[in-house]
Amino acid sequence: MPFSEPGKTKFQVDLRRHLREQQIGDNLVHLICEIAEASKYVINAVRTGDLGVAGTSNLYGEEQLALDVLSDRIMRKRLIHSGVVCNIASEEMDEIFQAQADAAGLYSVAYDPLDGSSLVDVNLAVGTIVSIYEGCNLLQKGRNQVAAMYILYGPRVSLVYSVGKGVHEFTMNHLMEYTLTRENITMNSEGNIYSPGGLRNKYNAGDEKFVRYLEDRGAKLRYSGGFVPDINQVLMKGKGIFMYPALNGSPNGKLRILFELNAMAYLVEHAGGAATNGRQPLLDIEPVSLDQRAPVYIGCKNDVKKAMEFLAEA
Ligand code: AFP
Repeated sequence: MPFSEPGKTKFQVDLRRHLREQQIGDNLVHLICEIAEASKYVINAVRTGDLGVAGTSNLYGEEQLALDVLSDRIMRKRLIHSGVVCNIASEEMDEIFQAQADAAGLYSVAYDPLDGSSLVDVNLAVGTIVSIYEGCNLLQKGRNQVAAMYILYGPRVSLVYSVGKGVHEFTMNHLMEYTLTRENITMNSEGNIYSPGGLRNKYNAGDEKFVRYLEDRGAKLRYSGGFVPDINQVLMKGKGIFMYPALNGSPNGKLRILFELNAMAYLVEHAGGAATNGRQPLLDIEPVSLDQRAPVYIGCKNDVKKAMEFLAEA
């Protein structure tokens, strides 16, 4: 019997209680709750923090905003003090940070502390993306994740997580507590939303044909430029596809395997969807570097399959 369905919550199920119901071990419950706590400080930074530049750049050579650096510091400090983290990798850090040496009972975390941060100054939704692995190795297939989650800072603040036993959404209430709002989220086999990232004039023929197929089918374009809200829309409506393909000049697209794609691919697959790089499931890619990128087609199974067919034909 599910705890709750939207609008029919008999009682408020908080995040810690729901996690305990998953029987995943106290350390992982503690770690996910610590990340949820950190998000409350990130929210405050997003709402009131400095929107200027930090005067530094990340491992991609991208200029960091003060918010990027502040959000990263909030997340890293919380992870270090959790006492259950071995290694940490952040989109905003140049290399892996070792919190503790021994791996026994510990986890490693890869995260993007504030994805889409350049959207904050125009008041669009942004988010934190987190992947959690057992032990100390962070360069492993996304399929090995033991948990994935994101926090979406939009008109409402929501937290979506999976530990491989369904995908569940929590929404922050007036007391800044995360309470269950959707349980065991599942996606349709195909949908009517498409979220096409990147410059269309740099698309290859297969992607161009796929987008035209979607438009001819009457699909609605929904693209904010923020990976977290754009994925959240496809996931929560359960119908659609997000894509950021290989572009002329950028054969691996833009999005990062460790910090963005693995977590979203894990969540979407556990909600009955699919996520590929156009040729293979994203979760089966063995990353060889922290900054590795990949093209991405993620959402309803049949829509992702159709994209692959157009790519194969071209
Ligand atoms: P920033 O984190 O640099 O703002 O980039 C956001 C992002 O990585 C991801 O959130 C979006 O899906 C994607 O970039 C949007 O990229 P385009 O601006 O090229 O469409």
